[in-house]
Amino acid sequence: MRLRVTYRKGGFMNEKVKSGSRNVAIVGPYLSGKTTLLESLLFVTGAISRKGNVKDGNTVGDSTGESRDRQMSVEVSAASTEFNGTRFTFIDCPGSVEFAQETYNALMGVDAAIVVCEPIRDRVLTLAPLFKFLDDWEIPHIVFVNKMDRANIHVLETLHALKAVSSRPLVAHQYPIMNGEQLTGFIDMVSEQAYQYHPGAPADPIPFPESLKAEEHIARAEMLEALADFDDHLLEELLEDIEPPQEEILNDLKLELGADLVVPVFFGVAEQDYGVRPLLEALQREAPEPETTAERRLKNIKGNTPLAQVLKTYYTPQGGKLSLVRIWQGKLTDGIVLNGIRAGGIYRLMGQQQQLVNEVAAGEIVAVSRLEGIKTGDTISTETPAQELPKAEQLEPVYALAITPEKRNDEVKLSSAITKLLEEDPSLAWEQHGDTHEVILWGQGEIHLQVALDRLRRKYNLPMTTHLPQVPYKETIRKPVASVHGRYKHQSGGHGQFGDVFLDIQPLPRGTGFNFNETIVGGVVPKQYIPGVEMGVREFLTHGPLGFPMVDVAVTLTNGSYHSVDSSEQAFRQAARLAMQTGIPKAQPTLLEPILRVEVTTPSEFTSKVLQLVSGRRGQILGYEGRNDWQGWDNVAAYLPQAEMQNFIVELRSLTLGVGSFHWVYDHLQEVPEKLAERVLAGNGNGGNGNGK
Ligand SMILES: Nc1nc2c(ncn2[C@@H]2O[C@H](COP(=O)(O)OP(=O)(O)O)[C@@H](O)[C@H]2O)c(=O)[nH]1
Ligand SMILES: [Mg+2]
Repeated sequence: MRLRVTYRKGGFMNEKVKSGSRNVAIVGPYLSGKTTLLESLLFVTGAISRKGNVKDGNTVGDSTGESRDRQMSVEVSAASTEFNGTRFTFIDCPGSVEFAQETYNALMGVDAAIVVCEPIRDRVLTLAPLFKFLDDWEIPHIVFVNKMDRANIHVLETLHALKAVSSRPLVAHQYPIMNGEQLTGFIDMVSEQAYQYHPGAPADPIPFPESLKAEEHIARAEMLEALADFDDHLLEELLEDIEPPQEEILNDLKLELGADLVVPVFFGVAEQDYGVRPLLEALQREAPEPETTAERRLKNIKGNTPLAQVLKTYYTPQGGKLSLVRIWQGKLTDGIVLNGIRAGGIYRLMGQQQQLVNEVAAGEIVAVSRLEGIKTGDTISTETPAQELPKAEQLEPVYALAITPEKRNDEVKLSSAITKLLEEDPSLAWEQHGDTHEVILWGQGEIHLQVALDRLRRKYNLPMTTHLPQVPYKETIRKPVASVHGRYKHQSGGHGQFGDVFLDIQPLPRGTGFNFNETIVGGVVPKQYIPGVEMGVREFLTHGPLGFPMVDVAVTLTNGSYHSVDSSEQAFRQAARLAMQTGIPKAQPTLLEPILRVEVTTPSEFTSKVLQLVSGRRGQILGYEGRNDWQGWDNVAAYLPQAEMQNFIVELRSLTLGVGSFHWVYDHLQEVPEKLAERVLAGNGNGGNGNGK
């Protein structure tokens, strides 16, 4: 028997939901057409009656000012619709690597993901980190090869490029029928029925195009073999040349997709709604039900206690807080108390539009208002404390800017606004630097920080100016100086002030810090004044002769004298400062710079370029090797001066098709080469090519 898959046209908004729900993330590289696909999915299912487009800024997906300004999604947006009696909630995710955290957080709450990509080899390569994330978390996903109206490489070549970056086997669920570079129809690989697309209407069955027989055959055999790897019964049939029943193939597709064992591939043109109905049919039929996902994700948690996880936090322009949550267990009702906080309304979303609902059961993704203090990634429950569900790893910051409010008295408002930004986006971070006193905003790249600054201006009326953060240089000395004399003597009116010390100053090994000793004999400096001496020395060291804090210095108080009436702790403090002022310049002060230990991850084909990049930035390569957990990728370990790191991520991405990334930790201080030190001290930049650009 041949299964006839037919596609109905039109809207299902009013049809009663009969067969549960599916939560599906739309992910993939920037510009692949995710927001356009969402628009098409909503149009085809009747949730919207007119399609918007990204250029006009009227799509459901890119609804915020920050997205519209850039014609790119900078945060996730959710939209619910119904298709053939199933409620679908789609989450349109940003594609840019700088907003990957948004995508990762959202993926924690879905039953499946559609990976949208273009039929272009280099763009397919950029899918590797996303595939890795999906497979690490075993999130079922299918690939939708979009823009098949401009496919100038062969279908099999596209499949080949995809296979090279996926650790799971790919199975072509459809075979596209092309007319030149334009998709005109498809062959359903389960039924081997061919269909022809029509603008604005569902596809029609057509006779099998004989010209495609050979290549379709190869792709279908590969699909069946991949499925048979996890199904012995199917394997036997293939070995015995028995045509497996379609139900069996469909069943395997569902089971193996659900367990993230295979990745089905579809083709389409989101702009023309081609391929969108077959995609919906397949999701309805083959994507795991929410209960199945819940069983997989909750593992040991059982029962009916309401339990949900926050996938995204929004502070709306009106100032209200909305938390996008996946309900894993129980139901959410109006006025429910979660983690001790009474929730406001519960809403289904359509981009920025909200539809109030009284009660929503497990398996859906909805927005809950006024969960004050709850952050993205948090688990929320009526039972406190809730058992924490695993959350997506937090991306480390790789790019920084120092920020200052345009208006001075906005400084107080800044910290509460930044706290809200961080609740929305865990891949941002900020610090007030101890040495430089700058407020530093950290994030994933230039655009990421610009978006954060836009939000500060738009939502919180906090316009900021920015500059490159200063490098927290330090200084030390190279040479010991013995018996430096400092005498403080002051006679004014009543009783005067008198302190008198001799100090030995010595360099210490890197990383030792500061040592203070005394070798006073015979009480020439009385015990009670010695803390004053140490205080004076420490004060001096906060700001050395080159203008930076001093480290790795030992100071010993060896001798001195006092006056029985005029001496005081204060006077000895001043005397010590004077001695330091005289002694330190004689001890060859030198500039130290912070060195970071950096670990770069890159596809192996770019490793040599990465090594050049590191060396070109005064880096010291410690080694590089293939990654065990990621075939075809290398790790490069190196020491790099912090002064060279400002736009390291920008260069790294441009060398690696955008997929290279790095981790860093502060490692040690190191002397700045003399030539460079001269430039730093003359104020010509921060001492490296990292900051001048
Ligand atoms: N030719 C063609 N262009 C498309 C298609 N889908 C989307 N686009 C265009 O590709 C660009 C990026 O689309 P968008 O949906 O914003 O991509 P996103 O970054 O993945 O959300 C826009 O200019 C779309 O009009 C398609 O199927 N064919
Ligand atoms: Mg988009």
